Amino acid sequence: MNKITNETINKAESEAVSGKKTILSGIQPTGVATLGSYLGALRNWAALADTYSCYYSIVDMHAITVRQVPAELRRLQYEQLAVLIACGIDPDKNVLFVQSHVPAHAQLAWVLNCYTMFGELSRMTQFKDKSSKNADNINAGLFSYPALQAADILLYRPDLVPVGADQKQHVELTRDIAVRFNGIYGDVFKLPEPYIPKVGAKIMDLQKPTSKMSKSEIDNGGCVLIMDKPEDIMRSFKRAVTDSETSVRYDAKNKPGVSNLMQIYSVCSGKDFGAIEKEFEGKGYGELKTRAGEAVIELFRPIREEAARLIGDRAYLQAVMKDGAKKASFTANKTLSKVYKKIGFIEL
Ligand code: ATP
Ligand code: LTN
Repeated sequence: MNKITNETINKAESEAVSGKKTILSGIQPTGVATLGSYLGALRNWAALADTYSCYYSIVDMHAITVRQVPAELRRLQYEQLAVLIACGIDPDKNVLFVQSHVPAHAQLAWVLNCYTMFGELSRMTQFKDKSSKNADNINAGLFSYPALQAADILLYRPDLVPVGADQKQHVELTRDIAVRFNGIYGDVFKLPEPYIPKVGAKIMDLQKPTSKMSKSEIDNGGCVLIMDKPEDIMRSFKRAVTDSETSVRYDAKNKPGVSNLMQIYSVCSGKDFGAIEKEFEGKGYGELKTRAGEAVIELFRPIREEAARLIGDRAYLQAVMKDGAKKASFTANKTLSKVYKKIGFIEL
């Protein structure tokens, strides 16, 4: 009879039994969902559950590497969970959980800290960025953040880690840590691949259409949020920067503002650029701004309403968190226990 090892069980679980490969991603609770992140990421994530076993963690432990107001952090976690569910990330088909509810993250992070080099962490661009923005609070957690992220990932043995391009370096470091650990103790961790979706829709800032729409630029009025009120969305579109011509024509290089509005309208309405150019023949930019604004309002209306309804249902959100923590812990604890054994900790 074949000997069934932990490894075969893990493998069977993540691939054969479910017939699916595994995906894991972490989302900062402080990250507000923008039109850009919705079209570039969240919308696609909802569809992944049919093909993959998906784990999504709201990473509260990462959030405290910069100072947070406790009540606000709590509120944002409920809001983030509600928005993810309202975007179609169904808690019955995906494992949705809060990082601190699964202690294995902190436990494995400590171990991995001891297998991560000072020099490696010093080279992380997010650390350099964030420490220059928070010069009065360059704490050890901010520095060792990537070891915690490596723990988040390696605990679930994912095949793919969907992230924005800025996170590629952290996934590569995760692989380096895993290779180092496996080199000493055998085949403990599975090496994950970053999964950077071809952002068919790279949505640009409405005020600065040459830069990506980003939550860091929220104050300039060029960034639209899923939870924004319809009148605020319309105001942002009406003020969108265009150019001094009058014709609605796609030319991302010379007409970035108009092309971005066309892109947004196209993704929301399903019409291609040719059809849009025809639709607006002889009409001004004002009309395009209004139509694009209306399309986004209609796209977000059901999501915003559902998220608002869910935010009002704390009991449901807590039940989702509890269920997610239970499912995530089951997988995470198996990996942790294997690691503890390998490094010589005593199991009681
Ligand atoms: P920051 O302003 O701090 O860089 P962000 O607004 O880019 O943050 P992230 O949390 O880094 O937000 O992004 C979440 C996900 O959404 C990532 O996978 C990222 O690639 C995607 N995304 C963010 N902004 C856009 C955009 N404008 N167009 C397409 N995809 C985007
Ligand atoms: N560092 C990421 C968030 C994050 C993450 C993860 C992403 C924490 N843990 C695990 C993917 C996998 C960020 O700042 N966006």
